[in-house]
Amino acid sequence: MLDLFSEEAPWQEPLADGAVILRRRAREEAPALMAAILAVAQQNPFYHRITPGGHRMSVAMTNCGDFGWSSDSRGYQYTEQDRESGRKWPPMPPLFRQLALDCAREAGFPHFNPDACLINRYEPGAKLSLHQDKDEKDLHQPIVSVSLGLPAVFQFGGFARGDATQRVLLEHGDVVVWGGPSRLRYHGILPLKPGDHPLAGAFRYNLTFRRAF
Ligand code: MD3
Ligand code: FE
Repeated sequence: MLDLFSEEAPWQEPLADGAVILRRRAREEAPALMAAILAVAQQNPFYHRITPGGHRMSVAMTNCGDFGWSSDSRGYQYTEQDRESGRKWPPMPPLFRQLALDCAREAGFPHFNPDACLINRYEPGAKLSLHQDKDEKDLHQPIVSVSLGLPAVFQFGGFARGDATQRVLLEHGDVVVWGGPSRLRYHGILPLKPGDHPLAGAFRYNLTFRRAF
């Protein structure tokens, strides 16, 4: 039934309970976001983490904010310093924080207060296998994700690794907010197809805003 009094804007696509895509939401900000990503990477360069199992991740990562996500033989952890360089993470740019807060509020999470922003960089072939994000202390806070550059096929499943998955194309400027019961869904990114994006060149970037502690 067409609901004339729905509070959802037409560009908001509910994905699952607690999860919503804000299509193209970050398009206007994208050039400034890209510039800020490159500035962060000048201080703390992207590199490929090693999983606790000893595999080199195909996604390259850096972080900004009070805490950054890291992975090495000791496991997954949020740390105040980049373990590679020993340097603190650059502060979260005000533009990043504002966008994350605005999107979370639009999706129904007015109290979101991120202290970490993981920045993923995908090159052609790079992928992220199905996983859950559960290294954060307070799983009641959502995760806000912002996709920039080349498109990618996002996979999201259920609460067990073997559950059926759905596929969603995430494109430049798309924002997804994951909260409530969706916070612990399995998700991943299929291998990136090669391409050339006017702003991001041969890469896809993804920002994920989190409350780590
Ligand atoms: C669903 N990043 O960094 S963003 C990650 O595109 C991660 O780089 C992917 O998964 C990327 O951990 C996917 C969409 C996303 C992010 C966090 C989620 C979906 C999520 C947390 C819970 C459920
Ligand atoms: Fe994830």
